[in-house]
Amino acid sequence: MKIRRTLIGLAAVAAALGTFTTAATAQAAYKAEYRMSLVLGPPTPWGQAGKVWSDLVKERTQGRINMKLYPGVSLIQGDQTREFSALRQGVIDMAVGSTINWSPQVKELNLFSLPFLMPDYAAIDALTQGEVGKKIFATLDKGGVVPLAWGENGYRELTNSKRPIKSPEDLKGMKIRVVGSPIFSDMFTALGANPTQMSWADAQPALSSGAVDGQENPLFLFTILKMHTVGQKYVTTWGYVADPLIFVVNKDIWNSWTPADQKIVREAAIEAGKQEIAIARKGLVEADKPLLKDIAAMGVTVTALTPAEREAFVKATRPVYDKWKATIGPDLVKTAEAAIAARKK
Ligand code: X2X
Repeated sequence: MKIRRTLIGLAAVAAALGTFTTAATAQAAYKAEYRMSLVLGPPTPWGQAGKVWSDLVKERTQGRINMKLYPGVSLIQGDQTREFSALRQGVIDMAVGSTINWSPQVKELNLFSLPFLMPDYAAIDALTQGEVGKKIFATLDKGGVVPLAWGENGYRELTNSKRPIKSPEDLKGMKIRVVGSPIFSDMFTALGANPTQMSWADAQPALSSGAVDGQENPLFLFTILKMHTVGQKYVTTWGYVADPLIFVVNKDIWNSWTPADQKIVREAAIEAGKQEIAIARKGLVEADKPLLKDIAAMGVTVTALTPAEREAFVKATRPVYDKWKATIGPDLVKTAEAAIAARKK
């Protein structure tokens, strides 16, 4: 009986010690691996963003923080519109994500999807690097994630298998794959097309089989995936929408790191974002736009719009702009419009 009591006593002491040890090392209780979600993997600029971020962090934390890339939003079975919720819930530890995919949960992110809001790269920078960027980060922070840096998916150009598109009439009845964010369905409906919402995972087979006629995405994706081989013979550079990428970390994960490690992760994200934006714009910012030449060399008809032709698309989508301005928040949209008007070109 006495021995038993002693044993119980020892067990209690051990348990207490155990608790103490756990508390003392709580901050050092890092996971062996962190799960980073992405839609596109390497070799796309988006995938490069994740890789550069992960490599820098691993090196600078001497391996304490090891972020593994999960492209294809594979942690949530390819359903990219659930990425933000999964991040908050901790199903995903961190992500480099498109504003489009998170906009169903964070309505302010639809700002970047307003048709023809951002006429050039300087306009994108005026938003992400200015007051608007700060406001969006504050919103994301309130929304339950820690935003760290901006990257870029890019200008989403229109491709299809049917004909050159120079006017909304050319789009009439065309089946266009759009992302699962309602503003895109609204825009293509306003243009007279027949939009079909689907994930990127479903879009690729749909293009191959001809279930859809066209899609819109940054042009690096056209060359990387060789979209001309799935019948996409026509490209129109209309520059209607560009989606930034945002580097974020789940709040609990962030809080489990030491301030020194948080600093490393944040600075690495900012660096990776800068590098990635340069990669995403490569071939499109040079005067002769070599990326467009590469695409034309694939036997693809590349159509650039005259200002008057472009204006017809702007006009046709204006009701969508006005409708979504109210949803996004008129003040935020006004701040964005003013920042763009004042941008340095
Ligand atoms: O699904 C798309 O079109 C993509 C890859 O561009 C996004 O994730 C927004």
